[in-house]
Amino acid sequence: MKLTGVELRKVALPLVTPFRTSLGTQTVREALLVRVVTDEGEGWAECVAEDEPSYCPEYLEGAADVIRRFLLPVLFPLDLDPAAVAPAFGHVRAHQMAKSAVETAVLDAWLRSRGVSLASYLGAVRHSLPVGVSVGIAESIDALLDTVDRHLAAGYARVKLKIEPGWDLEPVRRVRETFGSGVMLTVDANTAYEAADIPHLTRLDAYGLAMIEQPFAPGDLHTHARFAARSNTPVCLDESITSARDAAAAIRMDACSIINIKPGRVGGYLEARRIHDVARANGLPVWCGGMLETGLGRAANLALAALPGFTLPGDISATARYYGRDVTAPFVLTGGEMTVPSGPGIGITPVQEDLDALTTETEWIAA
Ligand code: OSB
Ligand code: MG
Repeated sequence: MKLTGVELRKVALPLVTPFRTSLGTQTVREALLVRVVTDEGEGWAECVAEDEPSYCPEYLEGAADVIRRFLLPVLFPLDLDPAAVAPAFGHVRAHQMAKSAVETAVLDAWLRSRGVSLASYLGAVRHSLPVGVSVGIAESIDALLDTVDRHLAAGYARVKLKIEPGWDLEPVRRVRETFGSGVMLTVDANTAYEAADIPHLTRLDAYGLAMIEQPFAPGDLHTHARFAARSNTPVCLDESITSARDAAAAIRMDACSIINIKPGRVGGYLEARRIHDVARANGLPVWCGGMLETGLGRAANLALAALPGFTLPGDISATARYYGRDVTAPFVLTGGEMTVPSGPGIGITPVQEDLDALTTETEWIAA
């Protein structure tokens, strides 16, 4: 398979409600879409880098630059197959989100031309999945309780509350009291705490949480391990895990007992599957994280989350939780589950009219 050229498209999707985490507040999701054109057909993917480098060092404009100047030039001369992409990027350190987008678009084109779905290619064992929802830091506890109530009524199988110092024990206590012990409840701190907060965070043990996600800095596996040794609440890593090697090290250090796998953060779906394999071999559950994806990323994440080791509901909510209008047909929650796309490749393509309406910039890079 040979590349003819690549289209980079920036889109801007207004959020139905602002999304606040310990890192900041988002009202619009700007995303970078990648369309590869090959001699065997087209492929689509999404780069999940955000407009600012706050969740991780990558950001949208930087990712576009890396794709344009350092990733595509090495792919243009190659006879491509999906397994050849990541090794060809060995000369570029990090930039996992940029690499993931290009690899996934190539994978989509390659699978499409062979009539194979991403789900079956990756080794999916389920056709539909219970999923969770990530709930931002609210204006008030009452507003939070209303939001959680609405999501539970919609059928979400797990509720994750964003926390930060000053918004942790009390909101968690009130949600637990209001909705009862039957709700699978978790928290995500997005690195907002420090080692000195360990005694405070162990007080979360009173609320029967299924996990606490990434309390400390990305590079600080040591503090995560110290905390994990004292906490009855399982520790899950997100920002800390950027590769299968990171996952193996974190497991070895007992820094976590659950891993959130985001394909963008780890360089693609093939590396994501390797993390799944490492975790599974060590008896750790994994789940698929989210980055407020458009329908393109959501489709591919559903395929990954259908692998056997993804035993916890992922952050793969219905489109309507985030967007009134998306670049693809919306994903919906039916009977508390989301359907894994079964068509060739990622199983979905943009709706041209919606795509055009949401596009802010387009660039064509010829081979
Ligand atoms: O930490 O999991 C996170 C969104 C953007 C960046 C980081 C995170 C998140 C979420 C939302 O929690 C996940 C989603 O529903 O897409
Ligand atoms: Mg997280």
